Amino acid sequence: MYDIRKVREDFPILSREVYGKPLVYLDNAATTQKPLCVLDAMREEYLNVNANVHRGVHYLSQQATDLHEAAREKVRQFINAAKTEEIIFTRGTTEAINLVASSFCENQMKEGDEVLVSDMEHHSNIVPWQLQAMKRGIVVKHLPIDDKGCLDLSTFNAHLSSKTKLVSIAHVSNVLGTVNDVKRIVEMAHACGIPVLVDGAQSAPHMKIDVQAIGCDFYAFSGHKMYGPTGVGVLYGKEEWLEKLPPYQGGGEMIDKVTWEKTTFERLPFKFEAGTPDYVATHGLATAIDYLCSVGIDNIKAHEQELTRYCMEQLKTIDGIRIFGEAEHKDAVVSFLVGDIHHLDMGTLLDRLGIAVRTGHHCAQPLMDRLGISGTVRASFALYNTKEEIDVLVAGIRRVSQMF
Ligand code: 7TS
Repeated sequence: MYDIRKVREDFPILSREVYGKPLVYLDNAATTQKPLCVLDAMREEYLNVNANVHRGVHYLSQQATDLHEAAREKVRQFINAAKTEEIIFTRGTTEAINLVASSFCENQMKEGDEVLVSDMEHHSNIVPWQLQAMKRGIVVKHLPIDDKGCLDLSTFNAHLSSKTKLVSIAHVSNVLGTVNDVKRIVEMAHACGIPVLVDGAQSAPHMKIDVQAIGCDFYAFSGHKMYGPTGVGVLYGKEEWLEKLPPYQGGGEMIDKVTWEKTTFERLPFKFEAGTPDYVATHGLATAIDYLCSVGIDNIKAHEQELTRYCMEQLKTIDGIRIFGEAEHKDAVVSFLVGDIHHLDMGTLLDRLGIAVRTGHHCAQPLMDRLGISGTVRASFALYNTKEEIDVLVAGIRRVSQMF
């Protein structure tokens, strides 16, 4: 495996205290902490390289452009895309899904056409489609989940119709931790000629991603959830789709030639990248990918699976606990409630013990409605978390429970 003590030294924030208690950071599904190498790489670029990319003939601009395009190649390798042209830099998962919703609906969908999502989606894979529903009259359908928090794929085909033009599904639920069988979903959708977008916000940090093996048409993820900086994310799209879709935003970088009469657009991937990209963040993301790979994705997966298993086992020893999400394939996220203690009270009191968890609806209100609750307490893990931290969490929950 890997030396967890050494790994934790790469993240100085983990050794700080809050309220005089050692920080136990279990809110990694919201965002992960950043290793020194990522911070150093970005500082070094601002200190010694900084210049706008793709437009200067001068040395610094060339060097910044080389770093930015090397980051694109790094991302391509990381998710095993066939071509760098298929890697679009965005601000994050949210922007990536909005890009597809906007461009795909513009020339691939008409009034009455359907997009199929699921009951476990984050709002960023619901609301962009609802905006298109308001604008163009498309219809948003949703695949139900069972009581363990799994998609019932036996009903998948029944949710498709001749009007279904796209399936858009989370790889891993940010509330339930359920790992969806996206390869199978892609096979079933493709059998009906329907493309698939995979929301990889909660999968890219935790497991080996191979977009060609999954077979998906689009895959979206965020840098900040995988030890990279905020403000950068990725949309992978199959070249054949990206060629067909119209630009998302207009401006510099994305054009070939502009006249008052007619404007033509740049080749891929630049057609979808209007304006100055966050080129320092893309370099930071590439450094984060190097970091992930140096620890080893399979090692990280094994470590986090063990943390998830241990956390579930320990939580189940607490009186009155309800765990949401009991899928067989579950990853790095555990949501729960204890008795009738409100999630906000539990989260606030755990915070006073130095334990950072997330509380609330986790940007998945339709899922909360399905579960019949207003929110949960959520612990989510990263490569640097330890069993000792889970022990602190469980002891903290017991202490809070006793107070009520
Ligand atoms: N999709 C999923 C499955 C997510 O978990 C999130 C963020 C997003 C999309 C949006 O990512 P962004 O980087 O564009 O904001 N999830 C969470 C969360 O669970 N807590 O805070 C953010």
